[in-house]
Amino acid sequence: MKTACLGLGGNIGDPIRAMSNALRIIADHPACAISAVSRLYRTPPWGKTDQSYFFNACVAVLTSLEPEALLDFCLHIERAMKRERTERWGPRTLDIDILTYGEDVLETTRLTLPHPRMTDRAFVLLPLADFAADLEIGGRSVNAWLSQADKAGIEVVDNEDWWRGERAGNADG
Ligand code: A4P
Ligand code: MG
Repeated sequence: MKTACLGLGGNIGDPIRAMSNALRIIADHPACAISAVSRLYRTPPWGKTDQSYFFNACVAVLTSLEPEALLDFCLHIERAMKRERTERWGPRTLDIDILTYGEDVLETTRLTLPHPRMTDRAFVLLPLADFAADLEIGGRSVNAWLSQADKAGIEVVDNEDWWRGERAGNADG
């Protein structure tokens, strides 16, 4: 069993609902157990800035799935949430990135671990620091990376139970 950290985000449709559903699907998988969930954040769009605000969160999953099987599971969940893949860094209903998988360093055609862009992105580092501030990525802690990241405009909008509530299941949540 390894602990994998996942980053979730979305900015079209009902991203909080899509992210909540994703966590429930993960929790229901026989080879996965959720061990930590971050607070919920509202974040300005990064990369391509002429699009809506995102919601972002991170989750730690204790899993016996191998990295590529975990990626397949994440892609399956994204498809289940009817993600539309259009442009790079563009709008999406739900994006699930594997940030880390234990301490594994991996580069295959399908999967790079740790996620190559995570250390620049406050929308990943802030939620990750909620439960893994001391986790080392490329020789530095999440908190150390965070101290250099641009956190402007990022707000906490809910506590770590955001995905359990009734609100999360409502279309207008
Ligand atoms: N892939 C390789 N490594 C990984 C990994 N560690 N985790 C491959 C997940 N996937 C990985 O992914 C394309 C392929 O990358 C996957 O099929 C897998 O084989 P994608 O998510 O469709 O890629 P993308 O979205 O086109 O590009 P990129 O750079 O991965 O985008 P991101 O990182 O997903 O960023 N602003 C805010 N505020 N919040 C956001 O959540 N998200 C994005 C998208 C842009 N701006 C944002 C946010
Ligand atoms: Mg991605």
